[in-house]
Amino acid sequence: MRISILGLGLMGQALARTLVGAGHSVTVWNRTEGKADGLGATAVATAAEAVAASPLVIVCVLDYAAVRELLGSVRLDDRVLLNLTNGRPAEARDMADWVAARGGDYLDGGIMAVPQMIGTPGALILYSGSPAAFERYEEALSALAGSRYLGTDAGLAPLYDLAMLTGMYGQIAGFLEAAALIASEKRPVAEFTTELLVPWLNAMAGQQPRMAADIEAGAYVTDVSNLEINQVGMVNLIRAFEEQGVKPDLLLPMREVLDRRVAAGHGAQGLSSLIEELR
Ligand code: FVH
Repeated sequence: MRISILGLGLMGQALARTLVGAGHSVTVWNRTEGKADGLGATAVATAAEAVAASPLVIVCVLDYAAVRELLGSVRLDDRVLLNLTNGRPAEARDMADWVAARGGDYLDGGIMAVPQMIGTPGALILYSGSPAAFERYEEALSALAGSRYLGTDAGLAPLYDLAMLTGMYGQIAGFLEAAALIASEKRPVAEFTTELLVPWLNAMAGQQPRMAADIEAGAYVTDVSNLEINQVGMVNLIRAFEEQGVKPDLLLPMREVLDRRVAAGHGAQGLSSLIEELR
């Protein structure tokens, strides 16, 4: 299959290399020359030439503004533009209209992987936008990563991408605070992380589908610690941080939300009810 790639940063290069390895005929363009060396792809001098070369055009650059800038007034008739650039739902919806106005079909994608993972079993790409385009290219794209098509609304892939990154940042915030607490007594952080924290987090992650079901049902009755118990626990936690000389900066926003929910009279509910304070 003929596939073009616009943008040869770390991710664009990984995409190109993997698609070449899977036997596709790959044409590439990058703003700065010299990044196509050793990829086994055909390098062209302009974005317009790359668009002309293939019915599937993948773009993966810094941001959506760069996508518009590099495409300029290039027509996209009979082309599918798959945008794997990181962005926001609103940007993806605008981009779908922008591409349609140029005659093209639009797919947005969220890459849940680092460049080194592309083409390996752990990688996942979220897709949304034109269902016909996804169906046509699903098999070719499976060389890059596992695929999950989320729906016709182009904004869904970035929405889910950002939600997954949000989960990741929350986990990293918890890890950093926990590590700082352990380090405050000069205890080995690596051993704590591997032997205790990671197994504990994995076990606790098993609770999240049940919390998600509570959220969907709007039913927050709990048979584990309610918000009042957690509020007392949080006071204890923050005090311990202060006594250990560690800043609980990444925990404090959670305490604020917890306090707000209890003050609103919902102390008997479970932790999943905190979502009501975020809506
Ligand atoms: N790398 C990662 O781990 C993450 C994984 C999840 C998805 N992201 C997103 O992928 C997009 C590209 O990321 P990248 O890692 O390839 O980024 P860089 O290596 O910094 O390369 C940036 C490319 O963008 C080109 N570029 C920037 N501005 C423009 C512009 N105005 N016109 C045309 N091209 C532009 C840049 O070109 P050059 O500097 O080499 O000329 C690179 O090709 C990104 O959205 C991540 O969030 C990656």
